[in-house]
Amino acid sequence: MYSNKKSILVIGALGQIGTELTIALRAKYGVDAVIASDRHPANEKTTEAGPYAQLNVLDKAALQTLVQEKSITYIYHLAAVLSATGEQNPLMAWDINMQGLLNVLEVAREEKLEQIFWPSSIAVFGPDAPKVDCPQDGVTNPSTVYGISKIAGEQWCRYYFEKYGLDVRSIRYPGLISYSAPPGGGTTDYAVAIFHEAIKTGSYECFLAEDTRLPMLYMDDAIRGTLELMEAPAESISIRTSYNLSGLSFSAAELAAEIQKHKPELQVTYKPDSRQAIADSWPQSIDDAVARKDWGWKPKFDVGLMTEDMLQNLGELYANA
Ligand code: VAH
Repeated sequence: MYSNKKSILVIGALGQIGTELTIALRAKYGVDAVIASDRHPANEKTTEAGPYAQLNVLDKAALQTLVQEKSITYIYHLAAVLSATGEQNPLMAWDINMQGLLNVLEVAREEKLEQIFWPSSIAVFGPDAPKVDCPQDGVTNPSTVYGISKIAGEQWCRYYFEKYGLDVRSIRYPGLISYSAPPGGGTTDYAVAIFHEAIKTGSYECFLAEDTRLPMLYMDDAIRGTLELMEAPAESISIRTSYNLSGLSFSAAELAAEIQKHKPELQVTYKPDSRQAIADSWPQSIDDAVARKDWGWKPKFDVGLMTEDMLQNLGELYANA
């Protein structure tokens, strides 16, 4: 459990997950308890929101100095290269995803940090894993460098727990849908882009086939689940690689139809590109029974509620832009 004095570092705080996790952590523990960091220089927006540090997670010495100077006791390490971008530059993706995590684990060990969070992904599963309700122990033969880096990272997390007692916890996020920050380089990002185009232009060309069904989760649920995992008693955590988590599973056509209930004028066409092969290698739905048993995970958003919330919030953002 969290000690009274918290000093939390979020690495990758300007990304899709990091943006919302930073807001949620500050709301829960206080703005000054959470230092946001990313590879980009500080700007007016980041500085106004709270403490910010420019950090390249590949620079272990800089990370260690920041941890020491700010007396960091918790790290949420979210910086990563996602699936589609990773396939464009495999060795860069491996280096950032793997060395970045190892730097965090080593600094956490040396500085005796209290807890670490690191996101894995359902991308650890490959074509030979069960397509429907893929279980926690489904076979993991990923087809992408992103998935390879995530399954290797899971093993490193378990190693640091078993060998050094480091309390590192992880979730295999499905595709995440959110409105606060644009996703970058993911295969599931069509499910975010379609909302923006439904509001901006009324037409969207989807880079996946209409019957492509993938496991998804609304960001509100993902953030709540992450905080619940991190506050669960250590004795209830039976998985020290990474927990399967899911909330939704829908095809591109099903999502389009749900949006068209609110935006009937939306025109969607389908033109699969290289990301289709990545999507086809993943399960269509995930069994997260172990997370539900161990720490009471339960999603709140179905496709209908998610669609309403996305259109409402994105509509406001565009109206006030
Ligand atoms: C991606 N959004 O598309 C990420 C996610 C399951 C997919 O890990 O790469």
